[in-house]
Amino acid sequence: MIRAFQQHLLRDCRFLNELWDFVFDKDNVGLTQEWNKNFPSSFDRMPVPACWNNELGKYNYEGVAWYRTNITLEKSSHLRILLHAVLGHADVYLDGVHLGYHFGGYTPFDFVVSNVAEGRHELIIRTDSTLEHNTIPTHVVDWFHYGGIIRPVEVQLLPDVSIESMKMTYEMTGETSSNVKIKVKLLSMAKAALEVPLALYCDGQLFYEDKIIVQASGQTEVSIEQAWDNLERWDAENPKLYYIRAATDLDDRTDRIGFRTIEVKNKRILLNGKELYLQGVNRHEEHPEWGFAFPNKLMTKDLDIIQQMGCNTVRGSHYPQSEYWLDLLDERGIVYWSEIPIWGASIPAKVLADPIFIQRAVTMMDEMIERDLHHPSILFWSVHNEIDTRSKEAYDLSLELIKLVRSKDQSRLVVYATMHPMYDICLGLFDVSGINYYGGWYFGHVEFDEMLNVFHERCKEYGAENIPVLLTEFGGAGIYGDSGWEPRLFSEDYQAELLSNALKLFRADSNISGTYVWQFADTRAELHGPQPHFRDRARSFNNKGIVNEYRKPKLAYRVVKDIYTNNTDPYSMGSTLN
Ligand code: ADA
Repeated sequence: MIRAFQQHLLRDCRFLNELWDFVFDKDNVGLTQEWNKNFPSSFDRMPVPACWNNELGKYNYEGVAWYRTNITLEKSSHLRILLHAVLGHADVYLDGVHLGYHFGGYTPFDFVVSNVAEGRHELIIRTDSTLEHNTIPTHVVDWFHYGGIIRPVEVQLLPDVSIESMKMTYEMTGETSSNVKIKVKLLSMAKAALEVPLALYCDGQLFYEDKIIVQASGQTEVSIEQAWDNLERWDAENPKLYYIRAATDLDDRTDRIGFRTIEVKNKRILLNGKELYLQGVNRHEEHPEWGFAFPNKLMTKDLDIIQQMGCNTVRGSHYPQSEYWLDLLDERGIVYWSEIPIWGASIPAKVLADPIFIQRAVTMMDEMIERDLHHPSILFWSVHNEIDTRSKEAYDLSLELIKLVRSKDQSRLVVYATMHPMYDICLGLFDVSGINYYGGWYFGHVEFDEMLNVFHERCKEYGAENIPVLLTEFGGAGIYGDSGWEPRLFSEDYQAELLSNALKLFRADSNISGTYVWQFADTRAELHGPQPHFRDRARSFNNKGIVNEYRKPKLAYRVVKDIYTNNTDPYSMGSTLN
């Protein structure tokens, strides 16, 4: 299931979760137009969704691969072919016709094809996982270069008029009242204009109905604005969600929203007007057996472990994570930081000004907001991680991405994570600053307290003294099972001591509004590429997880849990934590 609830009661949705024909195309030879004859006779079979690198003998492959399957229709139908996530470049062909191209990795894209004849049809997807200097992420990135179709491929059978999208926004007008705006887009594939009944429900209660004249072959938008009262707000204690359903006579779509406000004031983040101190971890959606094709069941367990250690927030490092995961966060009242995969530690500043790179960034940001706009758990849209924010190129890219985010959503905070807290020139551009700093781990760093003194002073120079500050990354590696009487580098003891000292320091600093430990679980690192990076990653993993890759706790997990669950009030002004 893509979502934790059923999105369509009427629409016929079919998931192509099965073994697809599969072949690597190492030399990028391609297939000719005579599809059936030319798809190689010796092909493999590959599960979808999956990362091919998790299958035997395919660990190291980065490049082009072809997938093929069939769609069988009992009658002629309009199809939406919805690819929930394909890593890198994707070209989609139906019966040999190129439907289109997409670059990305973590957000859905789709193609609508009208009047597809009854019978068997061939769906072919070319993927290319190659990372380069101007892909996002680039070829130097501290996670494994997985490839493949990592989330389901869905075929939806659409009626002549279907519900293309439903967008809900609101503004709280009082404690329990809100001005709600809903935009429904109807898509017609009919040859003539049609009259269609449209009804909207909130938790099963009808609140709008009308008959809409839908233009032939195109989109018709319906906008509704209403004042709602007696609403319960979404927060950690009562993560109240409202199910909104749009339905015509033949099609429907359900989504959920939660009502809440977010503001920043005097260095504090306010959720529903109350100060929020954030206690979190960074989570990659990755597992050694599934790669990025992370199963729903394990998401529940990840979140159980994260909640058990006293977290009220998660940073989705470093890319849009599954919709199912976001649904779980919504249901449990956990606050979320969502970001696109600009992982910039090693990106030369000039690449930040490359038009292809910028276009990719803009598209990714746009797609992430389109997909996730309704999740109340998302408080932060993060535009980049660790780019060279000492440079003009980073400054300009920041402005461009901030502008885009604000044009799409004014209800959330626009954020970033800097690795140059003492030299950053983007201070003051964002609603919240995130600092990534590896004091006590990487060689050459000054101590945390010295870095923070310089950073707080610089914030004043940049007029950013009232902007909330989060420690978005800090930590060190601890190899699971390696403990002893002395805190050696890479031991569980060293990692636990480092995190304990850092957390105590940050929680005593009233200028800091929260912490995200790097990281939740150990993750695979990339070592095999043409230019091997991160050679210090023992076991070929980033070992800074406080649980290992199989989610077994290290000493650091218990230490962080102790701090997060026992130290109730990290700064004297209080927090919304119990
Ligand atoms: C960076 C980066 C993380 C990870 C971390 C580390 O801060 O954002 O993805 O690579 O460093 O372990 O060094």
